[in-house]
Amino acid sequence: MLNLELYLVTDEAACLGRDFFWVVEEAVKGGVTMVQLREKSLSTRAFIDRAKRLKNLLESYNVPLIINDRVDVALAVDADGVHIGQNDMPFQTAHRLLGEGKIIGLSAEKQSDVLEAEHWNLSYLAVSPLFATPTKTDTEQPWDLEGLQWVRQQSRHPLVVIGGLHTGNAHEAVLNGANGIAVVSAICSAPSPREAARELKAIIQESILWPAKSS
Ligand code: TZP
Ligand code: MG
Repeated sequence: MLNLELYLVTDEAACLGRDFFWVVEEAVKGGVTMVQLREKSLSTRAFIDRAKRLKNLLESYNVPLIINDRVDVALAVDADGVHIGQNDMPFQTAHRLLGEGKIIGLSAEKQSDVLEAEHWNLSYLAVSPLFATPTKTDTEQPWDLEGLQWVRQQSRHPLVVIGGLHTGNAHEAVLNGANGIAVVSAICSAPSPREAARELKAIIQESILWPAKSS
């Protein structure tokens, strides 16, 4: 069963000069349940090399590796799945190429994306961005909590939220319909990625188990 609770999306620049693999391993030790390798400027070869190394690391913790955008890279390293956006390979094509048993997540940036996604057997839908974030500025309007509630009502898919999530708002995201939260800077840029992950995980798990009590 896919555990979406705390989903780390990588960004080397956000690691503030610290070793990329150290940051990811610390985050995993703190409780991250999935990792997405998101590389926007690496060559295909460097992307594959990094994905292979990350896969070896994550396998020893039983944490799935998801590749952002690139179905070819996911196939090359036999990753656990892909995360695609509205401008990437269409869901049906990605599904056909990857075959059964792979994770496919899709970003929904607007209402029509959510409605269209009802036709597909996604592993999860990412509500993106939930809040405005300096980490990614070329986004549509943030959904905000009202938008998230709307998505929760419309969609049969598990939901992760991404964009501006941190310890101060993770609880309300879960309360408004998120099954998990995806973060870049709240973990990659934290003084201790392990401690940051541990705190976020505790908040999410409490919010899922006891929504009213922990508010
Ligand atoms: N997609 C939508 S927002 C975002 C991505 C990759 C960046 C999220 O970064 P942060 O630092 O967790 O706000
Ligand atoms: Mg994309």
